[in-house]
Order: sequence, then structure tokens, then C-alpha cells
Amino acid sequence: MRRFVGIAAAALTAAPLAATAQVTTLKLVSAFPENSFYVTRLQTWIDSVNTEGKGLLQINFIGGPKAIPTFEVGNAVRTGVVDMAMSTGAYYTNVFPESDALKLTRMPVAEQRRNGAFDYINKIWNEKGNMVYLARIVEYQPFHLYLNKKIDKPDLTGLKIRVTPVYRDFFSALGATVMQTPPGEVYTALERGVVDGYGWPIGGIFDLNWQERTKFRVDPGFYDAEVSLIANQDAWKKLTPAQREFLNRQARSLENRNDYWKIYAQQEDERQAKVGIQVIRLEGAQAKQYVDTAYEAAWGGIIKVSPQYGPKMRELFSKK
Ligand code: 173
Repeated sequence: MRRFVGIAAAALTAAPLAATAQVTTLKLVSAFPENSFYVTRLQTWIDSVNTEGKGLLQINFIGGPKAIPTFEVGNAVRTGVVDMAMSTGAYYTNVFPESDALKLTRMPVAEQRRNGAFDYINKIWNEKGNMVYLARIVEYQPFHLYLNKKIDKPDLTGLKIRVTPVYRDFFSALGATVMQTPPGEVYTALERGVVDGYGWPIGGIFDLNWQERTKFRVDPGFYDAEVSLIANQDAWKKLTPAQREFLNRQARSLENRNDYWKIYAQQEDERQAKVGIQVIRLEGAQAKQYVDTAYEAAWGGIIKVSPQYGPKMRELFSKK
């Protein structure tokens, strides 16, 4: 009798369980412009997720900054207005300031997954952003300062430079006047001469035609551009274990292809040379001072706004 009741109860609950095991569609936005290479590459990934995820999980790409403005994407993910985003931490410091520290990692994401950095990132992202940090999908892309006025030492006094939080502390430390814009407003700022230069990684300046308005690139680069997939934590928790496993596996598969960005960096460097962008190469002690200032200014800023998590992030993100 007991056994019979058990089976009957199981049979009763099995039906609603089966009924809920349906496809979930997640809304995804990009904080980068629709016509950027980051988005092109993401769309290829989304297509393959949707093919492989038939009957289980689908991703609906809503769009870029025209759908949700670049600096609002983080809040949209936090509140669940969208389920997922491709963004960089610098674009959502308005959600929690530690987000901008991901540019400061000195080892590949594969290593971050081994040394505890990745778990620590997720702890902060869960707690302060109501977000799940799924995968880092851009690496090996140092940032550079691009200029229309020549400099011969690491001193930006008198220059107005377009920034995001990525570059703010560093360029300010070098004496620049800084002005924040999303990528979509860089071209116009250059065209109108509102800025004398801008920060951007080694790759991507051609996507929005900035090469037309760029005379110099300062070397060396600094930091490592971070672009990642993040998800709303409630949406994540609502997924079934099978859906979570699938999404994780898909995100990891894209992350595992990050070596591609090494080739892209090389190609973009050559492409810039071809269109006549001149390299201002800081050498020796000046180069060292430049890069050291970049890291010191940025960590100083992070630790100041996050005495709670900053120091541990610095420890986990630095090479041993
Ligand atoms: O807009 C930016 O310059 C920026 O912060 C960024 C971050 C990561 C990749 C590309 C750009």
C-alpha cells in the first residue's frame, strides 16, 4: 500500500515536471555597437547555441546600444530587464565599482578559473550585481592611447582624451583632461575636435571608422581588454540544471577560443600601419613608468572604492 501511494504520487508530480521542461528563451543585449566585430563574432556563437539548443535553450539577441544604452546595460542585467549581456566591466561601474577591475588580470581566464580568481569574481558579481559571470570572451587585447597630437613623453597635460572608467585614473594621472563617452560617440567627438585622442584596445578602431580621425597610437599597450558574458542571477536560477549545464558549456566553448584574439591583435596592428597610423613608441624607463603608472593608478582607484574586495582581487589577478 505504502509503495503504491508512493508510485501514484510520483506519477502525479511527473506530469507537471514534464510540462515545465520546455524551451527557455533568454534575452541578450550587447553594450558594444551592433556593427562592432565583438557583436559579429557573438552572433555566430548565438546561431550555433540556437541550433544546438533546440528544445532546451535559445538566445534572442535584442540588439546593441540602440536597444539599451551602453552604460545602462549593467542595470538592465541586474534588474532582469534582460537576461544576459555581452559587456565589459567598465560599462557597469554604476552597478558596482569592482566591475572595472577585470581589465587588470595578469593571467589568462583559463588560469583565473584554476587559481580562484574566477570564483571570487562570481562571488562579487552575485552579491553586488545580482549577476552570474559566465565567461570572458575577449582576451589578449591590450588597450592603447590613440592621439591626434604628438607627444614625446608620458605626459598628457593640456590634452583632452575620451575615456571610459578603464582609462580614467591612468590618463588623469598623466595630466589629461578626460571626457567619458560610449563607443558610439567617439567618431563625432574626434570629428569635431572635442577630444585629442581616445583609449581603445589594439583591435576594433576600424569598426566605426575611427582610423579616419586617428594619427598616432602610443605603445606600449596596457591592461587587457575584457569583454564577457554576464547573466541575471534570477534568470540563471530559474534554468533547469540541464539548461545551466548547456549554457555554461556553450559559453566555455567560446571562451576556449580566445587564442584567436592574439591573431586579431597582430592583424589590427598591421592594418593600422597600412592606413598610416604612426606609432609613438615609449622605450625603456619611460615605457616602464607608463605601464607601472597604468596599473598603480587603476588599482589605487579600485582599492579606494572597494577596500572590501579590491586587495583580494589584486592578489588573485596578479602573477605569482
Ligand atoms: O569603451 C572603451 O574604450 C572600453 O572601455 C572598452 C573595454 C573593453 C573593450 C573595448 C573597449
